[in-house]
Amino acid sequence: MPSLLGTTVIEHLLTTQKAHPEATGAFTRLLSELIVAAKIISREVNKAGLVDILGYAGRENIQGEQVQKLDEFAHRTIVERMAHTGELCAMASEEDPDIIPIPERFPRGNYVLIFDPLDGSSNIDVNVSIGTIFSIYRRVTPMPADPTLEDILQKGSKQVAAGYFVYGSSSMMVYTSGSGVHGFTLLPSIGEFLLSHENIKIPERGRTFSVNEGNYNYWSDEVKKIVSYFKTPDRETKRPYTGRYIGSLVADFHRNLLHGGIFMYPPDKKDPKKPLGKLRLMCECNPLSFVVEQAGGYASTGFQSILDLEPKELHQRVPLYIGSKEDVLIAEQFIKGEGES
Ligand code: AHM
Ligand code: MG
Repeated sequence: MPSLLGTTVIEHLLTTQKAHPEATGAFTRLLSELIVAAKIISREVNKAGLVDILGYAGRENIQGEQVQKLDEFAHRTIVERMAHTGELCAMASEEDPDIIPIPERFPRGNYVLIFDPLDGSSNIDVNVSIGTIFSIYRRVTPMPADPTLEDILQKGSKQVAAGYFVYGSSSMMVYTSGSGVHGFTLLPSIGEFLLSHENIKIPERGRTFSVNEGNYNYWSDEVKKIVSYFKTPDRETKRPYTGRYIGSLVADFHRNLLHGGIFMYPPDKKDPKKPLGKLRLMCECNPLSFVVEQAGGYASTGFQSILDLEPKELHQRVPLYIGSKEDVLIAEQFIKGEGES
């Protein structure tokens, strides 16, 4: 019976882990520390408009994008809090070009954490929701050797857990550890994320498409056909769909997860340095793909499931079509040249 006092993430996790007596508690420890980091980030995001933490830190990250102060703060908060848990052997972040080893003064564990500390941060100064995305894997190299890139560059299907925090009109945590997707809302007065969305299921088919149409003239004909399909009136399939694009991946994804729909970041010819679109496989696409598949949806590169993609580089970018299963399958058909309007 649900407690009148609300269910915290850890209580919920412990209940679901009863079915796994072999669980060591390592994952619970990791998640509780990550939650503390997210609460600290949430607090800073909420006051960002008030203090001088706003604005650019004045340097570019390894992908040539301006880094904002809050990105750095979120990155540092997660690295510092997670390093001493004793459960990780390495981390990787969107804000660091290399694998981040656990300092020798801390014990090392069997897991790796990959994260985007503050996704959508170009939206901070206009009060749009932003988020932290995370992904947890088991290490593959044997202990006690130093971890290597092999531990980080694992297929999405190997994820042990993944999820995100969204800092919006309220802050939420959504995660999966392979037994469904669960959402928790931060109750600021007590500082806890409490269960608010148990066992989230994404509708088989949505009514919303989300894509940056400003890139239209840089798209392939196949991508143009997908968008035109979703805009074409058809009573049976309830088209046209509604267009919704915040430009903040976690926020766009979260809306579509709850209400159904498809989010796309296709390849475009706008920037020759980013021929495969903008989003990163390891810290953005894989974790959200694990979440969406656990909720009954699907995520594709246009040709194959994101979760089956063999990663080549830490900061590799991939095209992303993610959301309601039927909508993503339709997009895939167009990309493969088999779609019908
Ligand atoms: P970021 O990680 O530097 O914040 O960039 C990723 C963000 C996503 O949140 C969002 O989906 C995308 O960039 C929007 O890109 P665009 O402005 O090209 O539509
Ligand atoms: Mg990002």
